[in-house]
Amino acid sequence: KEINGEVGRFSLSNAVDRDVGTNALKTYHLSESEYFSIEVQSGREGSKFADLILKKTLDREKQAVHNLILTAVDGGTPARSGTASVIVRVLDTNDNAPMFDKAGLTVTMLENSPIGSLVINLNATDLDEGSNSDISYSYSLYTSEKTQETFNLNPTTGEITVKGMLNYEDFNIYDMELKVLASDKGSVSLSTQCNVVIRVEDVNDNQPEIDITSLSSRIPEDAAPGTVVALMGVTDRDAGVNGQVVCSLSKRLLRYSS
Ligand SMILES: [Ca+2]
Ligand SMILES: [Ca+2]
Ligand SMILES: [Ca+2]
Ligand SMILES: [Ca+2]
Repeated sequence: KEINGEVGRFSLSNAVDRDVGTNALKTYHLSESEYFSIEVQSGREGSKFADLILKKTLDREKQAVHNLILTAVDGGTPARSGTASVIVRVLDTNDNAPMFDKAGLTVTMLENSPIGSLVINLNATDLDEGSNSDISYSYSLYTSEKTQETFNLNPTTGEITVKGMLNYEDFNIYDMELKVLASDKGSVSLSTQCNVVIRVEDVNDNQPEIDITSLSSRIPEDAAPGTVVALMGVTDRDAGVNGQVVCSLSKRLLRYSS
């Protein structure tokens, strides 16, 4: 006999009728279980009924099926008995939120990574079953619009890919923070958040720019050594060593003209 539904108290009499006659039934025994016990009730004309009683809260994630054996013993001498198998299947309720392996992650991406490049695959799991463990991914309200425009989040797979150009110089995006929610599809949805920091690394994609701020076009022949001839500034938009510049004069440019 299979019992589905929420267990509290169940009548087991029908389970046994086929196996053992109700006449002269003396009592019932249930196999050892930490979750279930039976209560034997007396009916009219000395008949006996057994109710299955839940002793302890069931947890499908711990044990989904309980196999019990009910034994009916008659009052004859010698006593004879019959057994019936009682299978209790525990229905799932959505009592587990999806879980990420880690609550926070930092990923490093090179600027100018091609559109579609994989950043990370967020893999959340849920211990429940069916729609209670069906996970969808979304950005939380705390993820900036700029970040959402730059990175694509696949709602089904949790895969984050590059959607917009990552430019270390233009937007000062050294760190972009994504707050991703994994929500199950239970009737009352449960969700968990994972923080992903994407660190954009500089690539040497800018050449130094020379900006000549003043230049004397004519220099008197008797100009003293050390006279300032031109004032210039050099800039490089990259960071660190990619932005350090060394100035030198090319010998080919130093030509005398008459
Ligand atoms: Ca769940
Ligand atoms: Ca569950
Ligand atoms: Ca750069
Ligand atoms: Ca550079």
